Formats: sequence, C-alpha cells, structure tokens
Amino acid sequence: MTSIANLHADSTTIVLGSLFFYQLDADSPVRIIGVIDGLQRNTVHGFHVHRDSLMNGELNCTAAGPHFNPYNTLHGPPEADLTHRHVGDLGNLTANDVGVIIVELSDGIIDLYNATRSIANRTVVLHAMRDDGGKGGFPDSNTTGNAGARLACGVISLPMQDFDKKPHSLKGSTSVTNLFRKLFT
Ligand SMILES: *[C@@H]1O[C@H](CO)[C@@H](O)[C@H](O)[C@H]1NC(C)=O
Ligand SMILES: *[C@@H]1O[C@H](CO)[C@@H](O)[C@H](O)[C@H]1NC(C)=O
Ligand SMILES: *[C@@H]1O[C@H](CO)[C@@H](O)[C@H](O)[C@H]1NC(C)=O
Ligand SMILES: *[C@@H]1O[C@H](CO)[C@@H](O)[C@H](O)[C@H]1NC(C)=O
Ligand SMILES: *[C@@H]1O[C@H](CO)[C@@H](O)[C@H](O)[C@H]1NC(C)=O
Ligand SMILES: [Cu+2]
Ligand SMILES: [Zn+2]
Repeated sequence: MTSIANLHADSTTIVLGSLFFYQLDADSPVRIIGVIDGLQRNTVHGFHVHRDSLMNGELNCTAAGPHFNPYNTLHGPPEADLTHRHVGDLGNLTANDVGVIIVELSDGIIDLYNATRSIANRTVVLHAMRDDGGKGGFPDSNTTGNAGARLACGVISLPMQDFDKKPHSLKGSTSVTNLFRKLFT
C-alpha cells in the first residue's frame, strides 16, 4: 500500500515538501521517503504522526490534535516497542547545512494495513525543536517529547492501490505508480 503527504508551513499554504509512504505487505514496515525544504540549517526537529486529519482546507497544524496514540501509552523514541511509545512517534529529522531534510526511514509500528495502527487520514507534523524521546524531564516530555511548536504538517492521504498486485490499475494512476516504483524498488 502507498500513501502521500504534502507538507505546508503551519497556518499557511507555503509548501515545504512531500513524503511518500510505502508498505509492501501487512508484515512489512512502512518506509517513508521524501524531502522537506526551507528549514534552518543544521537543526533537529521532532517528527510525529498526529491523531486527526485536517478537514476542509484547514491549515492550522494544531488542529491535528495530539500524537496518534491508540494504545494510550507514554511518549517515547521510535525504537521503543508498542508499549513504550505512541504509535505516531517517529523521533527526529535533521536539517542539513542548507536547511533541507532528506527523509528516508522505516518504521514497523505505524501501518497502512492494520486498522488500529493505521496512519491513513492522519497528519504528519514537523516540530520546531528536537523530540527528547520522553527522557528530557520537561512537563511535556511524556506527551510530546517537548518538541515545541508545529512548524509544518500534512495529511497522509488515504492509501492508494498496491502497485505490486495491481500494476495495470485504472484511472490515470500510472504516473503515481511509476513514481513509487522508482522510489521504493
Ligand atoms: C478522516 O478523519 C476525520 C477525523 O480526523 C474524519 O472526520 C473523516 O471522516 C475521515 N475521512 C475519511 C475519508 O475517512
Ligand atoms: C489552531 O487550532 C487550535 C486547536 O483547534 C486552536 O486552539 C487555535 O486557536 C487555532 N489557531 C488559529 C490561528 O486559528
Ligand atoms: C493490529 O496490530 C495489533 C498490534 O500489533 C495487533 O494486536 C492486532 O491483532 C492487529 N490487527 C489486525 C487486524 O491484524
Ligand atoms: C532527538 O535528537 C536529540 C538531539 O540530537 C536527542 O537528544 C534525542 O534523543 C533524539 N530523540 C529521539 C526520540 O531519538
Ligand atoms: C514520565 O513518565 C515516567 C514513567 O511514568 C515517570 O517516571 C517520569 O517521572 C515522567 N516524567 C515527567 C517529566 O513527568
Ligand atoms: Cu508532533
Ligand atoms: Zn508521542
């Protein structure tokens, strides 16, 4: 299954990047590939899937609600197991010396097949500060990783057809299909 999120700067229509999500099958991790631009140089930014979608052209990233947390656990680092992180906890992304993040990660807890852990129709958020993984000792470390303001966000579109199983599907999906094929295979 595949999905896309286009990120905009908080409360603006300024596009900062796009992320592509790919999960080969229900037993595989979700891979995320993409680029986010326009950040300060050499900065570390918390990165999470938040619970809610942004409806009706909403641009306010705060409307995405809290971290996606279907098991009601404490905030944690991405390498923690299901009981020691939120499903939406994806750690940090780091902007390089020209303020660009090249995203290339894989996570086995977010999912596009499993309904409980599904990130479809939820919102990815990039924060102003690093995510302390729950260990910072700040009042909000256990809920948000003390990652600060929401710099950018984008809704994860509902999953698209699995291109490996239906390579010749209908409806002009060919260019998207080809893009994913190039990105992930
Ligand atoms: C997306 O999520 C919102 C809640 O965040 C819900 O109201 C809406 O119905 C969902 N859309 C779809 C197509 O599932
Ligand atoms: C953004 O959404 C939050 C939560 O819904 C709300 O409290 C806040 O006032 C909104 N900000 C703006 C600028 O609309
Ligand atoms: C979804 O994932 C959870 C946690 O791994 C698991 O307990 C549950 O059985 C899965 N649901 C389905 C429908 O596979
Ligand atoms: C995020 O990066 C900061 C600083 O580099 C580090 O201290 C922190 O542990 C990282 N957080 C996670 C969740 O890995
Ligand atoms: C976070 O939760 C852990 C485990 O319950 C607790 O030991 C710790 O004191 C909490 N941290 C903060 C800053 O509240
Ligand atoms: Cu967040
Ligand atoms: Zn979290």
